[in-house]
Amino acid sequence: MPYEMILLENPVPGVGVVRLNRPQALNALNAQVTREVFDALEAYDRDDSVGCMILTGSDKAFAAGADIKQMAAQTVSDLLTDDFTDWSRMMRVRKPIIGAVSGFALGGGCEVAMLCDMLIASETARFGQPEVTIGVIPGAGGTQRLTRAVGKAVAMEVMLGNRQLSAAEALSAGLVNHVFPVESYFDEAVKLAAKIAEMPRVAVRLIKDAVSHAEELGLSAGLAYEKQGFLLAFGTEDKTEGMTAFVEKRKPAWKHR
Ligand code: CO8
Repeated sequence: MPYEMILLENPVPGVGVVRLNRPQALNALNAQVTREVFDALEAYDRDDSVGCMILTGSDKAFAAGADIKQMAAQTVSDLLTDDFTDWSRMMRVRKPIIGAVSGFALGGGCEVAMLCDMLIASETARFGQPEVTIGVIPGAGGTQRLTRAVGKAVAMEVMLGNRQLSAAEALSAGLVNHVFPVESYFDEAVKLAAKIAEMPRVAVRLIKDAVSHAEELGLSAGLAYEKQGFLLAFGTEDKTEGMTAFVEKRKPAWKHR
């Protein structure tokens, strides 16, 4: 099925881009948008030519939230029986995802951004969780991930007081990796993605998996989990190649195996 709500781009080898493309609704996330986004990310995850992905929107809006017009007509039963509310699909993507965020990242838009592994923001990015203003609460991780990222007091104000965090605030709070002018944030995201795509992919996958578990596990369990990944990495051809190349003072030729 061709996609209608997203665009796919390959700006440089190894990098797959999913671009939200619903400008008339500021990229509001309805059932079709989320299905297409998750389908496309999973397809890149299976594609050997892709080593790192970027999820982005337009300069004006990453995504202005879940589609309020769709949700206005939905009942509890609808939400319990359709697949719109299952955004955990994105957590199962194994290759790294960089969010390139400009303009509005509100509600579900902020939550999708926080489901990415790293965030590059433009100076115009605005992060917020305004659900309280329409009588509901965040439903795709906002109360948990924003709190972990920026701390309880700031998260409470964002969610209870409808405060939007500027790009500079998001940077100082640790929510985003870097902030760039709107003219260059996407190119900077591509540069970072290209650098990651050149790394040995089994190790990249093991690192993403272990770091992702840091949010779930206590320190001892997390260290034990990391050790398993470290031992697995020692079984890869790229471990042999990487260490041999270092000793021989040459660039490694990764096999991604
Ligand atoms: N849903 C549907 N349509 C939207 C949304 C949205 N979230 N945001 C904007 N649009 C539409 C507008 O209705 C408008 O369409 P139209 O021209 O047909 O009226 C078009 O986009 C342009 O929007 P505006 O004219 O409002 O543009 P402005 O620049 O004046 O304002 C804002 C931009 C401030 C972003 C404003 O549009 C706004 O406040 N939007 C809603 C933001 C919001 O409340 N987001 C949170 C939604 S709730 C949510 O995300 C819950 C997530 C739960 C996920 C659960 C899954 C498990």
